[in-house]
Amino acid sequence: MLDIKLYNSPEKPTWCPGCGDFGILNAVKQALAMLELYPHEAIVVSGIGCGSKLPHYIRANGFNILHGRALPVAQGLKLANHDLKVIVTTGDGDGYGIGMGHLMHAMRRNADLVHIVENNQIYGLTKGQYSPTSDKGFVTTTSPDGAIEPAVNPIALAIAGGATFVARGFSSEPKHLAQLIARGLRHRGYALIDVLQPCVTYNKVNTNNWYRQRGYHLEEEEPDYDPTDKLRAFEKAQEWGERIPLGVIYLDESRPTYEEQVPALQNGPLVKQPIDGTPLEVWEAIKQEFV
Ligand SMILES: Cc1ncc(C[n+]2csc(CCOP(=O)(O)OP(=O)(O)O)c2C)c(N)n1
Ligand code: SF4
Ligand SMILES: [Mg+2]
Repeated sequence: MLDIKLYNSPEKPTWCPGCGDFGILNAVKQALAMLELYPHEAIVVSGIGCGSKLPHYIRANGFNILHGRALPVAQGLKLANHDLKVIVTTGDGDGYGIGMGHLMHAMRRNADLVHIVENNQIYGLTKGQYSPTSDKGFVTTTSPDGAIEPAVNPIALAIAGGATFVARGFSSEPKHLAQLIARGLRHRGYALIDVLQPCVTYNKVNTNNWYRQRGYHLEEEEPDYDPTDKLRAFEKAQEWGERIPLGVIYLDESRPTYEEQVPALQNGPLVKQPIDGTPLEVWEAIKQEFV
């Protein structure tokens, strides 16, 4: 286990006091420490949103891209250097709204990355519009009469879409969440971890207590639960409302990752291979011109 302080960034989070993003940040650091991954061995990629500021607050490689576009960048990074551990952190709007198309394709490819969705059921950064995971009837500035459409069910969507590790965590349980993230990082393939997190400023319905009262640990309450049973997992994914399962809901260790099937990657990461016979030093010099 490495010292968690290794991942401390000089940047101080601008999140509201009590925001669930603090717990998620802490859990990501704990997971890296647990797996003894040094800052240069991991990259955190995000889009735009409160939760998407996370790469700024952790000492590791980072990439903060346009709203909804974290997954294409993350997959590109993984293809360029599949030795890197790639963690994507997006909000529910970023990941399940504007980024939904990318999500579906990343999952069916079984790209080897961990996608943490900071799911506060609202657009936090833009001051409280309803999001794809806002429950039906949820009143916000953009849904003054209550959200009309039913919420996206990320767990069911991920199972159906081809994700091979599907889990749910809670930002107020960072130790448990860190275990999930570490398991996701060890898993070969696409790991979706949906994280319940309060937005204390704009979501006054799905509060910390709301999540705490409903969340239960699947492994403790149902020790016989088998996450490799796809139909059972799909059934479990429907649970929302009074009872919300936490933990690994679906697992498929049989599928190869996308990267494992790309012939060009068989000889090691692309970043370490000469291009068209040109030595790497020449490319390095060209790269330096643009840095
Ligand atoms: C193309 C584009 N459309 C819209 C926006 C405005 N915008 C920025 S963040 C955001 C939603 C943030 O919600 P979420 O992803 O749930 O993150 P949170 O702030 O809740 O963590 C929106 C609509 C933008 N930056 N770019
Ligand atoms: S607005 Fe909500 S999501 Fe954004 S920092 Fe504040 S509490 Fe967190
Ligand atoms: Mg959100």
